[in-house]
Amino acid sequence: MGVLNLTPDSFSDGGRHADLAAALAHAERLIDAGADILDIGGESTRPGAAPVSADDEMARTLPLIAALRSVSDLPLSIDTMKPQVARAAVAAGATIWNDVAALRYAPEACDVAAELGCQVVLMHMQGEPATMQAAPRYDDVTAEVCAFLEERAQAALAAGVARDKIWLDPGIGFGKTLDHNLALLAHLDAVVALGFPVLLGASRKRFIAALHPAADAPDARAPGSIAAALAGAQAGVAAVRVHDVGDTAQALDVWTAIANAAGPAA
Ligand code: HH2
Repeated sequence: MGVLNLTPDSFSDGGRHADLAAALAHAERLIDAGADILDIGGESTRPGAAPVSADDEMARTLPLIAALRSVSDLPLSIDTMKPQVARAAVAAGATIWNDVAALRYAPEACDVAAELGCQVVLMHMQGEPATMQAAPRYDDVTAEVCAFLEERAQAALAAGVARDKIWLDPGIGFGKTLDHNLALLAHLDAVVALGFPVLLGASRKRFIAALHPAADAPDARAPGSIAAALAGAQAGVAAVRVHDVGDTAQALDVWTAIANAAGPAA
């Protein structure tokens, strides 16, 4: 899944694809580099980011979704917490609602997801984007993230979302310290064992710079991001949400070939 942020303030690519022509050109680069899905977002969720109105999110994202829909069949995902933005994006041609709030932002979110009939990504976040990194706390981060994801999947199912439309995401960097992120990356198999396809979003995140200070600039974090993507592949995640699509695709192709050459375990 290639990331395409249409925001002035995203932590890694903010402001770079502000007009439609630049965004389309970047989308085409991501597709050429091997993306199977594009994730389009109009609101940054980085710690302390300013909230954006639904109208602004739609003004940023809908023209690109419509333009891409007319030139490509690639699945498009809308990265939003707001049901009305998801509804408009699906009407414009998106088929996946990627929700970092796991259908908790508005009371009608679960019902809207069921009505839209699209795929929905339920992501774990402790707290709110504005304050989530202030003091994240868990007794057992993996168990608590799994319990949360299980509860949100049940809420979606109860509202009528079909089981085969639900994806789960542990929410790397969303209300988590370095140790929390590492524990989750080391135990992704527990998230996979919940029985839904898992999406992993570790690309260019701050924990990489904490482990390797020379990667202070987000666009210097591709190697660390790929290491995390491979940990995800090893654990059986279904997709990785990344900025550096070509480099990640190459790493995954080689990793997959090696895994296949090993054959089934004796
Ligand atoms: N991470 C970000 C945004 N959306 N969605 C899912 N499902 N999983 C993630 O890990 C995830 C996500 C944050 O990254 P980015 O879009 O690069 O930055 P920003 O929120 O500043 O736009």
